[in-house]
Amino acid sequence: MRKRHHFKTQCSSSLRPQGTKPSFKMPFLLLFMMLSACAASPQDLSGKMFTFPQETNTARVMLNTSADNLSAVTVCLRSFTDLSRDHSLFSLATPSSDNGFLIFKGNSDKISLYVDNKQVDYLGLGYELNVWHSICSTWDVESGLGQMWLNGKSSPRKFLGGSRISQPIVILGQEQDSYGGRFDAKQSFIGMISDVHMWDYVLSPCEIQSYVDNLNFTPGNVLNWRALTFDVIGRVLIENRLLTCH
Ligand SMILES: *[C@@H]1O[C@H](CO)[C@@H](O)[C@H](O)[C@H]1NC(C)=O
Ligand SMILES: *[C@@H]1O[C@H](CO)[C@@H](O)[C@H](O)[C@H]1NC(C)=O
Ligand SMILES: [Ca+2]
Repeated sequence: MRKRHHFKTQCSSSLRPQGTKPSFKMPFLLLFMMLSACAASPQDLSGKMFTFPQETNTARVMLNTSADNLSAVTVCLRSFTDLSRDHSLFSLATPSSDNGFLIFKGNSDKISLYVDNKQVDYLGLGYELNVWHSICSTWDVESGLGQMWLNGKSSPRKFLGGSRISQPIVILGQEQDSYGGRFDAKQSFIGMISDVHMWDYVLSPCEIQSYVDNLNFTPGNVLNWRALTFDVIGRVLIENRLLTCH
């Protein structure tokens, strides 16, 4: 376990303390091959979480997906925070739309979904601080409707419109205001995120409930927490997700 972790941190050049240059004892080609192997191999993050421990406009996790031309989306994740300010929970940008599919917590009691830069707000779902939440959002191009689920409780279905999602860049921890960039520390996420899955179809309410209850559910076919390819940039830790003591 420790070894794997050690290896992981080596994968992420940005985790190196600033100012310490890696010593190039190893032939460059070998180093390069190691780095690309790190980036390309999916990891099973079951029982783990990403910890975002401080406010920055840089720390983030980039999730690799080859999905293209999506006509529907479901994203589910679990999060834990004490932020009452704005923060991004899931930021997907496309070349034409920085808020291609964005789950965003506003500073009042609302959770917003953006698709293709259009926004709808869902009120009164009860987003408490300092507890784990299961958050799922769905949308499909045919109806243009989006829906938010918090801990199995659903919002109304609201109209967003939008068009098919192509060439997505998916980022946790920061909110994209351009394709892959322009982050704002005041919209960054501080806390923990786990169990991120994304499907290219709309999950049924029963499937969402299975996710919430962590029962047998079909893992995401676009992003799968049990086989995730990602890059960590800045201070984001992969930690064991400890269950609370009963
Ligand atoms: C992302 O996935 C593609 C194809 O699946 C691969 O070629 C690329 O190297 C991956 N990038 C990262 C950063 O993992
Ligand atoms: C996306 O998929 C639809 C339906 O299969 C197809 O008509 C369209 O040409 C595709 N667009 C691109 C850019 O591949
Ligand atoms: Ca944005």
